[in-house]
Amino acid sequence: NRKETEQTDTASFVVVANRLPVDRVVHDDGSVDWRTSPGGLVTALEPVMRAHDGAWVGWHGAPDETLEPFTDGGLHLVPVELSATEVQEYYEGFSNGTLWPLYHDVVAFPEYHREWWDAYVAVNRRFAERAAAVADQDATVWVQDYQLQLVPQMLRELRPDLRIGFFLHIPFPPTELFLQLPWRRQLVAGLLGADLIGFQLPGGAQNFLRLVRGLLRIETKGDAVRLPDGRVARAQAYPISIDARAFESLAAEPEVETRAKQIREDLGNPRTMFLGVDRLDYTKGIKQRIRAFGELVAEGALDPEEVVFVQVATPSRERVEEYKLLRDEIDRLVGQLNGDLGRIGVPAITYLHTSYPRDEMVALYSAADIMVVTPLRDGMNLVAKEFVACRRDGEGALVLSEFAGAAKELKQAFLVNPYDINGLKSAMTEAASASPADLRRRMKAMRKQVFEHDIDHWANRFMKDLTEE
Ligand code: GDG
Repeated sequence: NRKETEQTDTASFVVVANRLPVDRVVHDDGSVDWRTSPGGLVTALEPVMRAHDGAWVGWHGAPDETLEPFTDGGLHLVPVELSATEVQEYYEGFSNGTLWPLYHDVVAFPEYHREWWDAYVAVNRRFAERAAAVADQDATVWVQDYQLQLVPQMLRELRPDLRIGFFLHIPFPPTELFLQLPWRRQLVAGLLGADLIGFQLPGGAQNFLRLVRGLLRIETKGDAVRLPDGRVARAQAYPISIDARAFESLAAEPEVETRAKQIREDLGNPRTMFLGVDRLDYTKGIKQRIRAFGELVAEGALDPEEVVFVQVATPSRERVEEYKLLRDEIDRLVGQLNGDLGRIGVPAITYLHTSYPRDEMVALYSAADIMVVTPLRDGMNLVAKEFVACRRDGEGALVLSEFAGAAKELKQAFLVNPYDINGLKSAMTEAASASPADLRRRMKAMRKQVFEHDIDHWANRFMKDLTEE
């Protein structure tokens, strides 16, 4: 149902996200290819995109470069250009230096700069204009995440015929924190341009509705906002998930099983392997968990001959100051710990600051005994769900922060407050000494939850609520 018009292709379903779902690969001979980027959002939306012959509007990842729309692997991609300054001010600045820490309980200090805001407005307008240009009459447009919160309103002004959805992947903060934002009214009004505003948790939707009432003095009833022009916008929770079956079948592949065994052998066949997997981000509680593990080993509660901790920290936002500082701190912490507790050939912590292909991640999930997910605040946390999906053997324990959205669903995990180092230590030892029967019972219940609420369930629920009204 895509129509060729004189100037451009249009589509009846449009996804708008900061990044396109593909990464450019430049081969040795200089030829250029696009590879589908791994990640939950792409897998989630790809089936919806295909079913509707949709288009995806997003930045292609290179500053100061303009690209024409193109098709890759059957996906219709519409690149949005960003200048190097805009990458600094809109992306690294306002998105990741202001909104990201503010929305994650201010675990780092949010910076407020007027020029960052100006860039955010300008870039959001460009995304809205591009979406307006590719959407068919009465099309459905689904805008993604915190980088584009002004797009719903801007798009509605350009194209009142559209049905507009928005989904926020990160937490929506308590009003007391949100009110710090010098541009707080503009952001709430921006989101209200959507017909349906989705959050990970009901608490996020409630925080938002409270602001609508308190800040904009607009009445709400249940999850509905009645706007002055008579239009109704809704705010609701849609906890995101993963393609659980895809993770399970990858874990079942012989090469992945062999690789999992190999990993344990390379680690010296420990009795207990702890694992952490995160983007290197200060919200993820990496320092807290390493400190807890270090203390347990130093005190003799865990025997360094028998346990190992593997921490994968995928490089992320490396040009943002706070992330550089964090990297140095973790380097130092791991170095200290291994200096104090490691032996020749046997570091207490194996720390990998790199990113791996999906099958290596799955081999790690399969090899581990105890997955440690301890964010200080996290919208959902897919890693926790991926670990569970990979455990066909029904074994393995999950230590999970109460402050991850996933804790609301994975109630049989060993739940912890990551700020409480002693509590974290008890949860880790409890998980390490739990009976196999107890662990199996917990894993069974968590697997049921993840398989019954997978990514299709998420996308279908949102699309149904957005389009059937
Ligand atoms: C945001 C919200 C919310 C990580 N390293 C590698 C790799 N990964 C993959 C994981 C997982 C994804 O990246 C990370 O997702 P998370 O949910 O854990 O965290 P964020 O990146 O912060 O995501 C979060 C999510 O959006 C979705 O709404 O859950 O709360 O913060 O899929 O497996 N994948 C590969 N190599 C790596 O080295 N292939």
